[in-house]
Amino acid sequence: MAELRLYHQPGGCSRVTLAALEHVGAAYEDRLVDLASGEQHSAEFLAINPRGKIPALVVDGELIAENAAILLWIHHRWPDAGLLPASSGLDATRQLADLFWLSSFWHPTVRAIRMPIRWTTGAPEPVQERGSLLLAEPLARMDRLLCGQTWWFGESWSICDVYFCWICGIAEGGGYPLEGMKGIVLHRQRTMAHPAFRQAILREQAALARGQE
Ligand SMILES: N[C@@H](CCC(=O)N[C@@H](CS)C(=O)NCC(=O)O)C(=O)O
Repeated sequence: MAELRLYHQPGGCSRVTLAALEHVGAAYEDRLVDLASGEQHSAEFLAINPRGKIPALVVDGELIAENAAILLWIHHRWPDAGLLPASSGLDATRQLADLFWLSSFWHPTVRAIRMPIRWTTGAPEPVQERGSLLLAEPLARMDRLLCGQTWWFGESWSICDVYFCWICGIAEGGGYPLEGMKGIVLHRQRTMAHPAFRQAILREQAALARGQE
């Protein structure tokens, strides 16, 4: 059995990775990285992930960076756990397209709303405005879709639900109004009630409590 260690920050996008590890029932250690104090730039953490980002999963001493890559590694390691719905051929490829869409479009764009300072040396407002504009249409489309189906991929839960739920939480934290989007509101409630999400939150809380000892 491989030794796994996840570097994460409670509330960060590493919550998606945590939920994946919990969902498949992996045994893993976790270590906090305090982004607020800049720990991701410390020599100690850069020796683990030279990109200075969480999540970072270390598997038998080898680094896997990037949420989507980590999620795929977990999915391939536990293929029957249902991190993505059972599929083959083009359907399987489309699932990957959605996962990459979440990590390459939604994730950085929502950061323009919630942490605009990452994207400009000037005033944050125009960046937030642009982020909101870019997300408005895809959010409305996802809302319509989720009014008619339970999960991102229809009737099967997947890790894309957790990723999307996390993104919506960040958008809301940045002031994007989601309360009128019934499909998204109910999807977030369902996702947050799912055992994988709840376990991830418990794991984050335990890590924080450890850090305060
Ligand atoms: N493309 C990366 C992005 C990861 C990312 O941006 N992580 C944030 C936390 S949500 C981070 O480590 N931020 C610290 C920093 O950029 O200094 C992924 O999908 O894993």
